[in-house]
Amino acid sequence: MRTQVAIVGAGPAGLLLSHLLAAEGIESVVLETRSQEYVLARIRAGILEAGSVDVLDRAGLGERLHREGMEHRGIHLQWPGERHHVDFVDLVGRSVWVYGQTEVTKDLVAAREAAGQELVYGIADTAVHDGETERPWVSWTDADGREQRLDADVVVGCDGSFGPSRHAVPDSARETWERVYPYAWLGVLADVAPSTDELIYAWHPEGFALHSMRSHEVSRFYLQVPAGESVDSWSDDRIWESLARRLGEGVDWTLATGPITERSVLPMRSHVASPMRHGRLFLAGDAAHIVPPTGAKGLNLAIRDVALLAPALVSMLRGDHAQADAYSDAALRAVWRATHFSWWMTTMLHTSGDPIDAQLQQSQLRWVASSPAGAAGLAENYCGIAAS
Ligand code: FAS
Ligand code: PHB
Repeated sequence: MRTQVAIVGAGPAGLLLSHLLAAEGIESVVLETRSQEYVLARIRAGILEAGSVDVLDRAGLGERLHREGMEHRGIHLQWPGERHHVDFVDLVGRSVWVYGQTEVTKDLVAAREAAGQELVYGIADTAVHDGETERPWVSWTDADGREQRLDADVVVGCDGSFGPSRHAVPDSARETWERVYPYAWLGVLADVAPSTDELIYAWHPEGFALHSMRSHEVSRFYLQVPAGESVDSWSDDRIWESLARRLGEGVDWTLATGPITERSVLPMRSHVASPMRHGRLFLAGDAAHIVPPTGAKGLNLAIRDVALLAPALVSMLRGDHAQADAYSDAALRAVWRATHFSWWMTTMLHTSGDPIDAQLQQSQLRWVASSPAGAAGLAENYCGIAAS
């Protein structure tokens, strides 16, 4: 088989890239190790920056988002006895949207199928070859156990945090940075109306908690737990009691509970791989960078990478390499801005057990909540800023 762009991974990055390329007449094939059913059922991110919404709108993918998504002016910061609203619209003139990554993926898959996109699911043993040459190719074992090969002008690794593409960049040409945080998130999905109008990010001596949502009927919660924690350690009662305490349940606010429909433990780490290009192999999304989800950046960074990479590949395949040559540096400036902000939010809100950290964190929270400058710093990063 042969195509112009071989895309490894059918997550948001890979699917959106195939969509943006097709809009410019560039053919691609998307290769995915999981089944379509698995990809469509994955529960991940929940927040879209206005910039991400713009990309989806321009690509003709925003109709259901605007119908079913929820536009939020800001977030609430909570710590014992205090709750403060940070109003992004007042501070930086931008809002954010609550629309689950699961829904973004459904919209992308529907659009790609309607366009007749070649999407190969259920592959194994994926490997990228000759990325540094003019004739890169991808090999895999198909669902029937047959060896397959796809030759392409360009290969793009959109295969997430555990995919093989990043390793097709030789160690001699690659630099990586990694920070593993000493805690994890227990994520909970529940069929209960949110007990808040906008997200609540809560610092508590017992640990961080987040009250998010997916709709007016479904809530999404996260609890800081020790790294490596087992989901089995958390009964429904323990989950609800911890969430209520950490989120500040009291005389003037209570947390509604309901049936828990999904729970999972998500490790917290930062990872950046540079460069995001090696010859005719490009990387986008989690294949190149991982951020702790505290800053709601993961999905938005993937969309930002692809919005930068798609026009660069179109130009390159038409003979102009300038944007493709600039892609990695431009993408990495946004990656480091988001990585720093995710670290800043994570270390401000997660308890370490060290008493001085608790004092520093509460002072930082009081400053952000009371200083327009502090609040604006959080707002412009949370809403997504042009990389400085
Ligand atoms: P993805 O991981 O979404 O997609 C990569 C695709 O490549 C997958 O479909 C995978 O099956 C496929 N693949 C992997 N190896 C392959 C191979 N060898 N061959 C072919 N295909 C292969 N971000 C937030 O902002 N908020 C959150 O709450 C949040 N929660 C998360 C929970 C989990 C468990 C994880 C892992 C991530 C979470 N993230 C969250 C981050 C997440 O949203 C990512 O940023 C986002 O999915 C990035 O999209 P992609 O780069 O497309 O990677
Ligand atoms: C979510 O709703 O899944 C979500 C929201 C905000 C975050 C992380 C996750 O920072």
